[in-house]
Amino acid sequence: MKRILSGIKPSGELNIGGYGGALHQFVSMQHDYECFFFVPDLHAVTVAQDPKELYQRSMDVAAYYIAAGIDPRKATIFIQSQVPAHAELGWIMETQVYFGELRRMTQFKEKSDGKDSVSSALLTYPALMAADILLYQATHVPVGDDQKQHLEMTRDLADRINHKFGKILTIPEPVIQKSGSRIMGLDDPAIKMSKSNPNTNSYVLLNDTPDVIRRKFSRAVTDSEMSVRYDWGTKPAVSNLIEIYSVFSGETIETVEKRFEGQGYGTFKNELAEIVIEKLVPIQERYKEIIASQELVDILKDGAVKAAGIANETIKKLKNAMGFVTF
Ligand code: AQP
Repeated sequence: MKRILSGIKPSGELNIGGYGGALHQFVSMQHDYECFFFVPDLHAVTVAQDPKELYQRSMDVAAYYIAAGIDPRKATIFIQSQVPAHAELGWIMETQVYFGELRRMTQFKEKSDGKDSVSSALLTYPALMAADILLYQATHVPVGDDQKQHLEMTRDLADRINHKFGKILTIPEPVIQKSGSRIMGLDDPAIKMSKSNPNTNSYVLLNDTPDVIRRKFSRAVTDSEMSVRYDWGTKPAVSNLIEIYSVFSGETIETVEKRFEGQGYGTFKNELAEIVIEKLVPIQERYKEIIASQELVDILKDGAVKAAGIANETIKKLKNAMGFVTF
């Protein structure tokens, strides 16, 4: 059976970028794959996190997985730090990856740029990400555009280890959806919509109220042309809004373009806001029920046990092959 592992870092409140590039995709994938959806809290701490917020956000991410439609009876949902094999295999991966490879990663360059001190874990992040995926022998990994490079490194590392120690690890394939794979900031279409952006108008949060959602879309940058046309080269801001409309409505880009042919940006933005609200309100209601229930704790406990069973098997095989004493 095809198997998937993916997750969303609890490094801030979830926004529609993570929804379009990840969560929305997870929900449909659970029908075609055996799924492991985790909360990568060990990745979140590669930059400083407030302990109380980290705890709350980790629970929030898990609650949003379920609220958005992931069925915990079908998919395994767990928190990364509750399965110690991630940290253990992460270390082993660090012994197999070269400093030069890590230093070349675009995300490291972007996140360390201009900073006096960054944690060494920010550099070795892709080694831990490789461990996450390889522990579960995932055959596929759904990734947004910006994670392609890390997944390529995961594939290289799996191949390197299999050559050195025998065929132990499955080499995963990326799954990149056409629409929503890169949602950009509402204030600047050159920058990805990110949880850690200090400008709150750059994103729509999954828990924004309808009024806030309307306000944020009405303020979203566009251009002076006044035509709802999809062309990233000349109309990035409008293309980004069309992309969001497509993700939330399920309509193709062409259908969205046709729908708003000859109409101004005001009408388009108003309808975009309503489409997003219509999708988010039921998710928000379900989220409130889940976060307040014991159900979530039980799901996460069960998920960690199931995940550890598989992860420990992989790590034991690899440690045996590498000469570690494993009795
Ligand atoms: N704006 C986005 N458009 C499309 N996909 C996105 N993803 C995140 N933002 C967008 C995808 O969601 C998955 C989980 O991402 P993540 O939250 O674990 O990491 P990230 O990409 O670093 O997200 P942020 O919001 O930018 O977090 P911070 O600001 O903390 O670094 C990934 O598959 C990602 O591609």
